[in-house]
Amino acid sequence: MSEHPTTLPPELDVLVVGAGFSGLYLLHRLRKIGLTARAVEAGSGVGGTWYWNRYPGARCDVESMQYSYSVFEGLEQDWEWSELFSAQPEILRYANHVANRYGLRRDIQLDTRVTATRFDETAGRWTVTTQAGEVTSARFVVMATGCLSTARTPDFTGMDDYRGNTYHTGHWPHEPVDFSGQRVAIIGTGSSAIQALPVIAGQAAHVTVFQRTPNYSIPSRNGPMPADYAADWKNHYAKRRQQARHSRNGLVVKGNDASAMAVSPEQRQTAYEEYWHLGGTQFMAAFNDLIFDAEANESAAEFVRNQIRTTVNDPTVAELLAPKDYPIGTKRICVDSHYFETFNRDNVALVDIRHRPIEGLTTEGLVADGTDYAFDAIVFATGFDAMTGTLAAIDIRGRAHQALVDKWEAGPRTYLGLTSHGFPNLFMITGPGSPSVLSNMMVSIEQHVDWVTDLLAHMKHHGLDTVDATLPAEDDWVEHVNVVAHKTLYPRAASWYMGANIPGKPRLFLPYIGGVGAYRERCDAAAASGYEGFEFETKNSQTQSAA
Ligand code: FAD
Ligand code: N01
Repeated sequence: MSEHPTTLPPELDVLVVGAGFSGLYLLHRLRKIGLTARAVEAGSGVGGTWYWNRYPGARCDVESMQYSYSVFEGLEQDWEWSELFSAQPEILRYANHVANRYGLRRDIQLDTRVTATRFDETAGRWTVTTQAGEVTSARFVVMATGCLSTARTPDFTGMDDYRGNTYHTGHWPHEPVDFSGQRVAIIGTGSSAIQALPVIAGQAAHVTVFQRTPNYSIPSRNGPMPADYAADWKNHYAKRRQQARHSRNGLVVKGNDASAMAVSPEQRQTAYEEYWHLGGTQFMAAFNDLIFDAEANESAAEFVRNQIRTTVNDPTVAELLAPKDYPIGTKRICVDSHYFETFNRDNVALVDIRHRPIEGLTTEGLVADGTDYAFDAIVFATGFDAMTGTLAAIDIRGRAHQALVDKWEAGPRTYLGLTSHGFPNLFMITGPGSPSVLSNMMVSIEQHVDWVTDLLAHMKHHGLDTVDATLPAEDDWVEHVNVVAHKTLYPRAASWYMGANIPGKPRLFLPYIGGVGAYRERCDAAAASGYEGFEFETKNSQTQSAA
């Protein structure tokens, strides 16, 4: 008999959608508060992001000592990471270890995609339907469906004509892909392509990279995990995890509380060099105003461009790879292992498609920049319909049969990124309007899961049946998310944070940039006041509001 259930029970307290890091921790917490829960997962295994993104070179860009759970008893002390930034297979092993060690599998149903969920106002319950036609009734539904879980392939003409193999980084095959001797195209130059290129170029006969927008990337300085470094983290975990929870990005980094333009050009250069050598996303912590002040930002951007110019031998290629038309950090900053150096290889070519885009696929390859290219394989590193795409793929209907996609037509509307008014007893983990993708996601996931399960425990304790965000609370939150975003340089980039990578998607800043620490305080304050901004109901229809 499978260790995973294969059919849904007719009734549940909580249905969790997704078995990535969010879904796994949810199950653990929900059991502790005595609720019956089932996680349903579209994939054939747990791990979410790390189950799907198996492309060569895939690894985390937050150090593993930090990109790991802090909440499972014994786990952070026992688990040994082999590298500073662990690769996908190791992170997936970690997710599987968690599922095994904490006995989670018995409540995880694999190969099960939720297609619809409707709120029955009379019963105060959600009717959930799966792709296979199974139906269950749950008091609560928690969408642990991920921010980057709907891979996006552009609608190029001729997709069906192409006779070679195609791959998407976010949907990579489970069996090894051998590019030896092949001519490979990589479309895209985001984090996924930046990780994949050096590895694929080491194997393939030739790689052509099609770049629409160059990216700022910082060397990771990855390497084997030094034993004393891991031991130091383990000795100080209690304090450092707490620091991360109250930080801006959910990370413990060496910060510098100085403004970039307040110091001399020499001091600026010294600081950038220091942070460049520290490596990774912490480069943006070199000064305290890099995401707020255009001049400060430009000084950091120019430093990185100069690193690219120094690294890449061909000056024309270097200029093409050096981003110039958006501030550094306003698209997710990339972290690489020898990305720019790879363009010095004889078997790697860069094609700039900014002004002459890919026209379509042919039987042999593709046409771009007016030229026909032939390839044995095409890798789409073209990203995701981030933050809202996965939710929009589920037919979610709340009070009065309202569809979530209709309510969110002009952009997502949430209270605290956790709930949306008119959709009682439905929660999102790291939803739009929460810090999520701007943070070390482990910290944000744990905070959301803890907050939601605390609320469910509160409802259980007080005999409350439904909870819904009030409209004024939601309106205020949406406004606040927007105001805070526009105090930064982020809206200046055509990024997936802004919905800009998906044709027709509303352009607004999706995550909350107020910082995970400040955000946590707001969530905690709402809870401490008896859940300000939420309205509760009991079966006898008495409405209780804390607002
Ligand atoms: P996911 O891991 O996305 O899991 C969601 C699960 O829900 C998926 O398995 C999906 O199949 C399932 N699902 C979705 N819809 C349905 C449905 N309708 N029915 C059933 N199941 C469904 N973050 C960091 O902080 N640091 C990093 O270094 C980092 N590296 C990343 C690298 C890559 C390549 C990518 C793509 C993302 C990375 N992230 C990183 C972000 C990463 O997504 C999160 O850190 C984290 O893994 C998200 O966990 P999750 O459980 O919330 O979502
Ligand atoms: O996707 P992306 P990703 N024609 O959207 C290009 C996380 N992550 O999978 O910029 C030609 O960043 C597109 O061009 P443009 C991380 O949060 C983390 O790389 O839109 N090109 C862009 O270059 C990250 O931000 C890691 O002009 C087209 C690329 O495809 C997020 O996931 C690793 C195109 C897409 O880049 C997404 O990263 C991987 C078209 N029609 C992912 N359409 C870590 O390192 C799109 N592009 C931890």
